[in-house]
Amino acid sequence: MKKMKLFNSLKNQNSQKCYIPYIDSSGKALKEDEILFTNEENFQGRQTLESWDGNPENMQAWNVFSEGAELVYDDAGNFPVALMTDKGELMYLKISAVTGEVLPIHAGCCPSLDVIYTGPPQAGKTVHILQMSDPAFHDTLVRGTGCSFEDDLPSSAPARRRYEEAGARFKQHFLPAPTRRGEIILPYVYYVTSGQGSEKRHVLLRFQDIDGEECVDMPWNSKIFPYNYFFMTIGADELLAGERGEPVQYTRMVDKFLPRLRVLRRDRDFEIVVIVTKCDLLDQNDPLLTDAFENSIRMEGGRMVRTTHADGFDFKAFENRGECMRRYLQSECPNFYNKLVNAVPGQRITFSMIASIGSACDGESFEDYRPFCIDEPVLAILAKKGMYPISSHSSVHPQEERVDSLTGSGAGGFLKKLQSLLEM
Ligand SMILES: Nc1nc2c(ncn2[C@@H]2O[C@H](COP(=O)(O)OP(=O)(O)OP(=O)(O)O)[C@@H](O)[C@H]2O)c(=O)[nH]1
Ligand SMILES: [Mg+2]
Repeated sequence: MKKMKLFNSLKNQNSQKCYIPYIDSSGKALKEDEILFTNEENFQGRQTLESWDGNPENMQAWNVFSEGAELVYDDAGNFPVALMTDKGELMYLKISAVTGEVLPIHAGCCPSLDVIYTGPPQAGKTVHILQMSDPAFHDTLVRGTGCSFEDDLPSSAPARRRYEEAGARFKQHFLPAPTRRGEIILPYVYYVTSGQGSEKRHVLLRFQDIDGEECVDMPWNSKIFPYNYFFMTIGADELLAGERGEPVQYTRMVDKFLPRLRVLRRDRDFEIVVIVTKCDLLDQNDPLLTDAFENSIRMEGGRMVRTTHADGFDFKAFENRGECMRRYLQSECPNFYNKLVNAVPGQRITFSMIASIGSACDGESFEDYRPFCIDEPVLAILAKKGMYPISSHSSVHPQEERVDSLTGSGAGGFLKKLQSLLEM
């Protein structure tokens, strides 16, 4: 009884926070008072929902230090998801005080895995990102695991609508149009939950697309650099063209990318996942790739199911495939490969292969849909963070990078842990 009283009194001390800095699209790590809280009524007539274009100071917005604000937590803990004003008004939209952009519901509540696709035009970035944001694909990933993916952007913004439509058309076998230079593309942000009971853990997973033009003609202030995962996509068609001595764009992209990475990311707190796309174009009998073509997914009556990672992520299988691709790149485009490994420490680079469509595309559409290993890049980063089960077949367990804050060590997370102890 006494224990529960103590728990309840701590629960009411809403001032306990353990804010996890959220990095907005400009690359700025926001301070907790730079996350403003408002609601849709306060927005009306002023802006489009993806970005507030007025002066944030004139907006009726609160922050966690505003007097009289009651902080509303959910199971992620660490930072509130909403505020209740002293007049009983609920402020449930988070806005960056720096850029005015609308932030995910769980900004500041849990760590964020920020992925940006980096690759020349026509490298298959948009097609893969559309697949990553398909609800049916989320079913494929989580079936039999207890994990969940929840859309964490609070608004349905016009800038997103183009992608929603492209996603629907993709399901009817139409290809997305090339991404326009400088186009504003809202990221897809998911609130991923994994584990059971007091072991439940949360992370934000953010996918950002970008146009290939910007990648080959990269400015020093490119928005690419704040991210912590670079999905470096290279089309197999370009690799083969390079082997024939034809001009290719991926070498231009890497020549722009590496010098900026060295200067702008001296923290080296990032990972590069080299994703060779359109792998259906590669020779399956190439001796360097003989073990690489066992597909990790299968289509069963229109539904995609996991095969290699059916019982949890199999790092051994993933690393074997990656090793084949690494050797292939080392042999076929040695200068690209050497540049990359000379600039980036080995443990920060992973090699993978996908084919989003897996068959020849005809202008604007495709006939056969035979996706290959499209689940692996995302599952690899989630599993490495302890956010996805690892297969018992996997003899290789990477060094776990679990961080305590994933369970929430602030008000919500701390209280969750305390409650489970008291219930023992
Ligand atoms: N053969 C084959 N072609 C593919 C596959 N995936 C994508 N493609 C082709 O690659 C083209 C480009 O794909 P996108 O996803 O639009 O490429 P992107 O990297 O977003 O290009 P930009 O928007 O111009 O930067 C598609 O239109 C298809 O023709 C695949 O699995 N196999
Ligand atoms: Mg694109």
